[in-house]
Amino acid sequence: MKNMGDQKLEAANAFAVKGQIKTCTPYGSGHINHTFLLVCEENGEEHSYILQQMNHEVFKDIPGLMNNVREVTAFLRRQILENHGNPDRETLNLIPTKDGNDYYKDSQGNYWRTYLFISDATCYDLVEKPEDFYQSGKAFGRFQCLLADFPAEKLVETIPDFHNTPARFLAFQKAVETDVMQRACQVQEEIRFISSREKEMGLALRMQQEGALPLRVSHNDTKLNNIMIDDATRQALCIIDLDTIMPGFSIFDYGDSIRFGANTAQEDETDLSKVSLSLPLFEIYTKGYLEGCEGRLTETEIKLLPYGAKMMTLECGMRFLTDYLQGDVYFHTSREGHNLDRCRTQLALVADMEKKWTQLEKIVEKYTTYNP
Ligand code: ADP
Ligand code: GN1
Ligand code: MG
Repeated sequence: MKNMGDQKLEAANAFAVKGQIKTCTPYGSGHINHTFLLVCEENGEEHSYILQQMNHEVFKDIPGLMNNVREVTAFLRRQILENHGNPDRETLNLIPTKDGNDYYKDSQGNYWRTYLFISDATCYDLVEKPEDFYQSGKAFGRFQCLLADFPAEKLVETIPDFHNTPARFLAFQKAVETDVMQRACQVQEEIRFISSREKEMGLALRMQQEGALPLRVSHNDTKLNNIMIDDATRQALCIIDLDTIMPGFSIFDYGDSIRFGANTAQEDETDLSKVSLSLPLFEIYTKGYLEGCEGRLTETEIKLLPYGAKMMTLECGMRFLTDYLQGDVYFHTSREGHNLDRCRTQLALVADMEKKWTQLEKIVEKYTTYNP
């Protein structure tokens, strides 16, 4: 991932964009890829694109990943057209390279792709209006339904064991033992918090092995800033960040949205007194998600929704702490201790969920029956 400044222009020039490149500037707040807004001009008209350097240290099989993105976006495009929607705005659209490929490998060995830029729509890092969160729940629920008919065998597992929480715990324990940065002594309380919840981590996998929890094609990274909300209609417009679509659990898609969107603070807030689980936001997302799923979730899946939320939050906290212990090699950071701050918000949120557990179960129960 070196010399990105030079490489991004080499990459931008490789794609079949319209007109001359005007600007190419860093964009968005994703933790994994390097994203740029690419603006081109042709006959006085501007054309905008998203140019992304994919993180090939995280995603080891870029051709497989791009195959997933191509298949899923083509599938969604057909569904959107059938519903008389606008496929240029309601799903991601890959721009091919000048020689007809989906991605470009630059002279330094980095991988790039380009999407049509979706204008007049916003990815939020914090819920501004509860209605937006309801919309995003409905959209992720519907997405889950649409993908129920997607041929799962076409998908490559882009990160093996992505939401295998027990495997994440083993990696965490190893990072604590190895302690390459000698940081473990400062985070004993966080280590204890995570370790004392080890027993809860294997439930979903165990239930799946027993046939009680279905494996579904899922998004696996359903945080609020991976959905675009239309500025004009304030409706959820497009689900983005399709890099982790692969077989997974519905409860984890739901749970990751709650983890990020129902938190009253940002993921990297340093003032932990601002962190809590908003019950109104939890409720409105649950309503939207279950409506969007149109009755397709099993009773067990619905019952496990609060567990999904807690597990995604605990797992994410554990992943941030693992990365902190390993020297911040996975998630992009922009300040000292950034991953530790993120870990602390997640653990504070888990603690608050535990306090509100009975209320969470009651809310889910309230929306269990699907009434179209
Ligand atoms: P990461 O995996 O790093 O999170 P994303 O694919 O989520 O990367 O992209 C990062 C950000 O770029 C998004 O949060 C969003 O703001 C913006 N973005 C991505 N794709 C588009 C698009 N097609 N149109 C407009 N903005 C986009
Ligand atoms: C990463 O790519 P992005 O920023 O949408 C991560 C998720 C984490 C999230 C925490 C491929 O998501 O798993 O939950 O950060 N994606 C990957 O904010 O590891
Ligand atoms: Mg993202």
